[in-house]
Formats: sequence, C-alpha cells, structure tokens
Amino acid sequence: MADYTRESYQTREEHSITKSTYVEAVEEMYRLYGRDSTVLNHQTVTYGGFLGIGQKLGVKVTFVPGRSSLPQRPVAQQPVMPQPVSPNYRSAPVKPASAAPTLQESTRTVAANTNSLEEAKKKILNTVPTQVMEDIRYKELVNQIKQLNESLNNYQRGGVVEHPSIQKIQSLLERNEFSPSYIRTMVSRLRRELSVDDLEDFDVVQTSVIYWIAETIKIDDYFTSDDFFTFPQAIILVGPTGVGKTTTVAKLAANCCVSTKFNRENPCRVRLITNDTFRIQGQQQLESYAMWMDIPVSIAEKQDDLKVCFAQYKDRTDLFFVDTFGVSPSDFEKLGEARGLLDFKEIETKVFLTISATTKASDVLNIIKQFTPFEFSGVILTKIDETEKIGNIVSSLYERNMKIALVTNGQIVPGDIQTVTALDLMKYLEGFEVNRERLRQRLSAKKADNKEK
Ligand SMILES: Nc1nc2c(ncn2[C@@H]2O[C@H](COP(=O)(O)OP(=O)(O)O)[C@@H](O)[C@H]2O)c(=O)[nH]1
Ligand SMILES: [Mg+2]
Repeated sequence: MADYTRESYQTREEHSITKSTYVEAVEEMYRLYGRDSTVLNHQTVTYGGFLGIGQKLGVKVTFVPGRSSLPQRPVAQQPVMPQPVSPNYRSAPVKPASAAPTLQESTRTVAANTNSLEEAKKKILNTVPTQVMEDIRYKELVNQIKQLNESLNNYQRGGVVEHPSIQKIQSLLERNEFSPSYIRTMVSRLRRELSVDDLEDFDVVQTSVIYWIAETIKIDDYFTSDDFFTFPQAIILVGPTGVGKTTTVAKLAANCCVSTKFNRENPCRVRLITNDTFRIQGQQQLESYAMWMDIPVSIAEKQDDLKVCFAQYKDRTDLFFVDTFGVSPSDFEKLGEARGLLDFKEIETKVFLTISATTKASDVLNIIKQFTPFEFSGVILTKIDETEKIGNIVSSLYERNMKIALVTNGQIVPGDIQTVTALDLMKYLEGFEVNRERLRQRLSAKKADNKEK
C-alpha cells in the first residue's frame, strides 16, 4: 500500500461488497480484488430478502481495489501477446511471444475493422489463446487455494479472523489471567451485543467488558448485615495451609472489638478457638495475637472439645472465631477429619473458605471442589496485596457461583482487612482504562433495577 500516491487512489473506482459481517466482507474484497485493496469506509445495512421480507442485517464495505487486480497500464511495455482474430482460434497453434503482435497493434487492427472500441476490446479478449486463458485460470485457482489454506489455518488457530478490538480485549484478559472459558464468554458477548460501529471504538468495547466483569463478581455482605450481629454464633475459617486463616481470624476478632456498634458499656464479647494443634506455631501464633489483643482463647483438639467450649462459654460470648488447621486440598484423609470436627449443632455457625488471591485459576477450582463438604457460604480472599492480577480468582469464583465476603491486603493486624465492592476490585485490572465514575453509575443503576424487580 505504501507506494500508492493520493492520485493513484483517485484514478481507481470505488467498489462495495455487502456481507453479514465486516470480516466476511473484507475477506471477499481481498479474494476478488487483491490483498492490496483499501477499505474507505463501512456501514451497517439491510440486504437480501424479498419485498422487505427476510432481510438480513449486514455490513457494506466500500473500498478501492488493489493495484494488483487492475489491468497493467503501460501498454507499450506489455510484452504480450494475443493472437490475431481467427475464427478457429481454439485449434490455432500458439505463436511464440516474440512473433505475436503487441496489444497496441491488435487493438488498432480490430478497432479499424469494427470502428468500435468496446467491440474491439471484447474481440481482443476473445482472441486470448486457450493456453494463456488456461494459465490465467490456473493462477486464479492457485490463489484461491492459498486463500482457502489461510482461512483453514485461522480456523485451526481457534476461529475466524477477529475484529482488532476483540483481539486486543482477548489479549488483555489473558494478561490478567482470566480462564480460557471466561475469555470465551466475554468474546462471544462482544460479538453478540456490540455493533460493528461499537467495535471500532475501543473505549466503548473496554467499558462494556469492564462492566461485564464487574457484573460477574458477586459480593457477600454478611459482615455488614444484621445476621453477623445476631449472637451467639461461630465464624469458622477453613482453607489450605498458609493462606492467612490465623491472621484473618485475629483481624476479624480485633475489628469486632473496636466496631462502632459496641462501646465500653456494651462491648462485643469475642472468643478465639483454634484446633491447629498439629503445629506448635499454629497454636502459639493465635495465642500471642489473643494475648496482645486481650481476647480469650481456647484450644479444641477434637469435636468434643469444641462442643464443650461452646457449651461452657455460649452465655458469655457473642462471637466465636474458629481458626482451623490448614488442609491441603489433595489430602482427603485430613479433609474428612476436619469436616468431622466441625460437625456440631450446639451453636449457629457460618463457614468461610479462605483463598489466597495469588492462587492460579485451576487450583482455585480444585480448592472450591475439595472444600465443598464444609458448606461454606462465601470466600475470604487473602493476600490481594501480593498480586496484580485477579482474573484467576474472578473467573473461577464466577464459574462456581461463589461470593466474596472479605478481602485482606497485608500482614498488619487488625488493619489489613476490608469489605469490598465489585468496583473496588476493578482497580486490580491491568492494562484496562477504567472510568470509575461511569462504571459506578452503571452498576448502581443495575442494582436499583434489580431491587425494583
Ligand atoms: N501479604 C500478605 N500476607 C498475609 C496476609 N494474610 C496473611 N499473611 C501472611 O501469610 C503468612 C501465613 O499466614 P497464616 O495466618 O499463618 O496462614 P494460615 O496457615 O492459613 O493460618 C503469614 O506470614 C502472614 O503474615 C495478607 O493479606 N497479605
Ligand atoms: Mg494457621
């Protein structure tokens, strides 16, 4: 394209092709007019049908055909070629190129005979020897096979040639470590819900995708609801080892103690319980937090110990926070043991699965699966400060329809814990430009809409 001057564009005629999608129209243009054709504009149109019935929505692409598809201009340099008009040219032997008259000569001869340039042209075309025609057809055929091969390769790479905006979104989602199936869902939504004009404006595309991502994040507002302040009850944290259960239990307990819901006359009575008796540090860690915060702590090794503890302190305690020993999701024996330990009815309980935000998507899915018997109601997402990508978590929680109740963002007790909104989490998207205000308005409009329904 680069060697085309403005003038040469102007000397070529505009053409248009209408197909059901932009990509199909452009592919057809390339096929018929060459890869060096230039798209001038495109618009959404209706086409096909009969008397307005059965019309389809499509895209009309207006373009200038590629130079390669045009007849060569400098006739004088044309080395070829047509045979003089001969009534039985099909059987006429092909003359060597050097002996053939030039195109100019042929044109002159024929024009003189017919006195009509148009007719002369037709006749010249008819005079092209069979072998030359065969050559042209052969070249066309080779070209078509090449294009078919290209299309086939594209399909083998996983689909049709995508609009550049869709390609860009796809790679941004991959960069943020969203799962392949989540990315497929977003891409098919883009294809379905955005017009070709919308796709041309990347800002519209990314705003829609960010909004859809926010929509897929479900928040559990348990810790701000009245249910959390219905006493007595036990909050139990389960999850793999090292994700931050003990630290989070300490943060929660400390925050309840300083909550504005309570005061000196009416304090929140909190007790910590740990059954992490396997590791000396596990137990000591909670005990030292408890001592530092001046909160009582109990050790409950077995299910019976827990039952005794609840029975003994229920009347003097509002909230029990139970820190469990960490279990690897592949250690089925220990998982069963931990589940058995929590099998009691003495007190209202609420179980939360603790997952580190740094866990990769396939592992998150496995953890959710293995901890399902614990009947957890939501997820506490820890260590969000240690990652810049949350696609792994967002896509796997969405796939399992899980809600996020709390997020922890550091090692400091009690500070680094917070309730979040979907909008808060959008700041962890890398490479997207988030218009927070527009997104906030759209999300609150949706919330209000849902409430009305
Ligand atoms: N960066 C970061 N570290 C955390 C967070 N929560 C816990 N940790 C650290 O993770 C490590 C393991 O925490 P711990 O509570 O013992 O995990 P547990 O085995 O699940 O009980 C400790 O060093 C904690 O300080 C968090 O939100 N952010
Ligand atoms: Mg622990």
